[in-house]
This record gives sequence, structure tokens and C-alpha cells, in this order.
Amino acid sequence: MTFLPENSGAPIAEAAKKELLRGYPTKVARKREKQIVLNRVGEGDLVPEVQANTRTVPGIITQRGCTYAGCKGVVVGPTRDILQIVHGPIGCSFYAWLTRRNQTRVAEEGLGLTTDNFMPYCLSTDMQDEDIVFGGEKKLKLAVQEAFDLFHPKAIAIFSTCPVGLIGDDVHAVSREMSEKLGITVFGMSCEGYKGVSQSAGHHIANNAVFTHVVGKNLLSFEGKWKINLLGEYNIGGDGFEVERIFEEVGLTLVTTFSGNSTFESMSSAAYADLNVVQCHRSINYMAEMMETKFGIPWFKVNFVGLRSTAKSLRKIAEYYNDPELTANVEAFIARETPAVEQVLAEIKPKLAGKTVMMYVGGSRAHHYQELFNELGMKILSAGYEFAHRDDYEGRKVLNSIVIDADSRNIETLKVEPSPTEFQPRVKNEALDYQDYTGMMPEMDEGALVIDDISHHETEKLIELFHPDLLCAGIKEKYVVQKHGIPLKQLHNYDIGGPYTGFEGAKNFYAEIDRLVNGSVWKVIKAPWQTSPQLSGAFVAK
Ligand code: CFM
Repeated sequence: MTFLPENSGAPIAEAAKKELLRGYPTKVARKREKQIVLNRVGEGDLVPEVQANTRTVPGIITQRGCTYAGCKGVVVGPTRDILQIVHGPIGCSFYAWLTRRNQTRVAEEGLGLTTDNFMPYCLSTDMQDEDIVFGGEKKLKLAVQEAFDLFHPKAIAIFSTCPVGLIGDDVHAVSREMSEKLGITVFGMSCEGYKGVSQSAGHHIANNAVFTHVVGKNLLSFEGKWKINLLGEYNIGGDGFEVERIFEEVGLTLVTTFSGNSTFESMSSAAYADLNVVQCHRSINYMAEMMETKFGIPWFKVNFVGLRSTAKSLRKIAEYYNDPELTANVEAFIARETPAVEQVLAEIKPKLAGKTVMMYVGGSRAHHYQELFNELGMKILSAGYEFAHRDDYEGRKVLNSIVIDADSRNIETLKVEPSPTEFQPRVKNEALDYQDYTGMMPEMDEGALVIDDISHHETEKLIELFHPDLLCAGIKEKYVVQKHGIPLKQLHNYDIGGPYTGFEGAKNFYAEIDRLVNGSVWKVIKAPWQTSPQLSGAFVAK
């Protein structure tokens, strides 16, 4: 059996799966077997079950991050003017300083937005031995006071890292006390790294906190015929800016994004919108649901990655508002901008069509970016998520059959009721699908390998078997993969690139993938292990 792309499909994927599992201890292989699945799309988009959102086996080198990363780094981090303090040892803040490349605009005259921008700062309580032994609450209060005196923010958010939970510091009590004392919003989050099996738990904790302490304060008012919130867009490499540009061109009024290029005040006013569109389902679906229950704002899934999916998403938004004026704007915009994108595609596609790609990213991009690769005619041999849940793979129709284990029960689900004063039902078009997401798998080829929480060993094995033309993952994988002579595109922070959303983004992406895949450097690379002996060791049982 040769693992060449022309042999792809179910039999080859089956054989590859066996190879991936070979060498694991029986118990580990039995677990991984449920997380490595051959895609098959049956009637009603029924796909096989993927085990997801479960603990990584200790000892396996995973791509995953921690709960604190999902809370601080992902959901709250991109908000420009909520001053963010990390309560914990300094090491937890090492990556807190914009390595995710989430961008923001500092000043927007006339939009009523603040010019405060705390994103270039990294504030930590820098816990020491003494704080671990005697408690860190006093130090945290001092830190909040000091931060307030220096920056005078409108709001402060406090993030707990592992030791905070272990020693029992009460960040919520400190937040309440300091909020009263300073007369501003201060809220804490118990997002200790160990709280969940991955950063996904941190998303949920952040959603709960922002919903409780920020949304509904209504600090700004918004005028506009078609008011909308964009959920799950974090403005990596300027992605959010491109969506903002498109919204502006077609006449949509963006109240707030959760949370790329957002502010405390814009998020506080989210309830003014008449529609929530969700880009990243994994990280923000909780917010969409809670806002629907409390305020009556409907939501649906969109995708602004890819030429066709951007157009499709815009058309669905226009259908929602059901206003001929908006429909005309959207159609005119699509007609105006599509030809230039198609021209770039026509030049590049012949150079990339038929090339193979594998993608292992987060909890939504391994799906979204398939659109762009499909447009380029590239073949997706395998894709998977670090921390998605089954609904992100198989679609929300499986939500009721997801087993809630002790790890997920650990994260609070807020009880939300319709607001007696602010609930206002506003579905403007009954004919559309709401609250739906069909997941990644129904759109993938039969026999494509779907891999949840891929390990480093499996990545190397796949490279050995398939030698794909491109791999998409993150910084932890990048250089090992490239030493194999295979280009790696970082789909988390985009290396130095972006935006990749919308019409401008599609052009950028096509060109970038052409440069990467067709670069001649890959053929001349010799990995160190090809010329010098590998480190080796043996496990000797006593
Ligand atoms: Fe959503 Fe994201 Fe992602 Fe995510 Fe992320 Fe990210 Fe990601 Mo990195 S919120 S799930 S936790 S789209 S940081 S912007 S790229 S893993 S696929």
C-alpha cells in the first residue's frame, strides 16, 4: 500500500489510521481510535462520531493550550480597553503579549469609541513563594489599585492562573470590593489552567463573565437600519477589519464584535443589535445563546473565510433583514468585488490544484479554511481540531447526545431568563435556519481522516506516510514540520500575514499559499536527523 494522494480515500485512510495507532499501549490506542475517524457522509449529513473534548492522555505531546489561555488569550484579550490583570506567577503571562496578533484600532473619531488601548501592556501580580504560602489576595488588591492609578480604565478584568485556585484566593470577592472602592466595573474569572481539558473551558468562562458583567450595561447608543453583532471574530492579522469594511460598504451597523477590535462600551451595548452572526462557533456559541434567551436576538452561523462563503454569508444576512435596499447593496458589493478575486484565483489555481494539505487548528479554522483550499482546488487529506466539541465536527444536531462528563460539569452553565424590560423578539425572517451549525465533517471528502487532539507522534507519522504539500497548524509544530521539507502555514496567528477573511483576504491567502507551496527552498532542506544520529532511549521495566 502506498500512501500517495491519488490513492486517497477510505482504504488508504484506514491503513494510515492503523499506522498511527501502531506502537501505542493498548489502552491509549483504544482511546485514540475513537478520536481518529474516517469521514463518511450519509443521509441527512450523518457522519461518524468523533470522541472530542476529553482529556489528553498524559505523556502525549498535544497541541492544546490551557483554560486560562482560552479565557484571557482568546475571548477577553482582544478587547482594547478592559484593563487585564493576570493573577499568578509571571510565567503565565509570557505569551499574553499579542503573540496571537489580534489587532485593534486605537482611535476612531466620531464613533464615540474610547482611545484607551491597553493591549500592548501585560499586567501580572507576579506571585512569589510568599504569596503562595500566605495567600495572594492582598497583593491582587494592591495590583488593581496600582493599575487603576496608572491607567484610569473603565473596567478591569482579573484572570486566575493555576496556583490561585490551589491556594483558594477569592478573585471574585476582591473584584467586588475593588469595584465598589473604585466605582468602575471589576470582574474576576476562575479560569485556572487546569479547570478544563483544554482552552475550550476558558472560552465558556469568559463568555459567562462578559455576559454577566459587561453585556447589557448599554453605555453607547447606536443608530442604523440594520444593526448587527459579529461574534467569534478576534481580528487576527486584521481579519475583523476586513469584515468591518464589508459591513460598512453594504450599510450594516456593527454594534460590537466579540471581541476583535472591541471596547468595553461597545460590548456593553450588544443588546441593541437585531442579529448576532457567529464566525467561530466553538468559542462564542454560549454568548449567542444567552443573548437570544435574555434579549431575543436571534443568531446564525456565518463564515467570512473564502470568496464563496463570504458572499453566501452576506446574502443570508440580507435575507434576514428582508429589506430590498440591503439586498441591493449586498448584490452590488459582491458584483463589484468578486471579479478581482477571481482574477487572482485564475492565475494561481493552476499552480496549486491537486496539491494536498492537512490542517490541525483550534476549534473552527480547520473547517473554515477548507473553503479557501477548495477554491484553490487543493485536496484536504486530513483535518482536525485541538479542542472542538462533537458539534463542531458533526453538527449541532448531535448536541443532545453529547455525554456530559465530570470535566465539562466543572464549568458553570449560567441560568439565563428573558429580561423583563429588555427582551424583545425580533426574528425578521422566519424562513431562515437559526441556531444551526452543520459542523466540519459533512463538507469533507469521504475517507478524509478526521483527527481530534492530534499528537506530535501522529503528525510526524502522517508526514512520513503522505508527505503532504502543505501543513497548517501553529508555532509548536511549525519548525519540526518544515525540517521535514514541508511548508507549514500558521493558521492561528498567520505568521506575518493576513487578513484572510472576505474578498481582500481571499486574494492574500491564495498568493501566500502559492508562495509557500511553490517555494523551491523545501526541496533543498535536509533535516538534522537525516545526517546525524537521533537521540534515542529505551524504557526498561524493573
Ligand atoms: Fe475560534 Fe479563534 Fe479557532 Fe479559538 Fe484559538 Fe485562534 Fe484557533 Mo488559535 S477563537 S476556536 S481558541 S477561531 S487562538 S482566533 S486560531 S486555536 S481555530
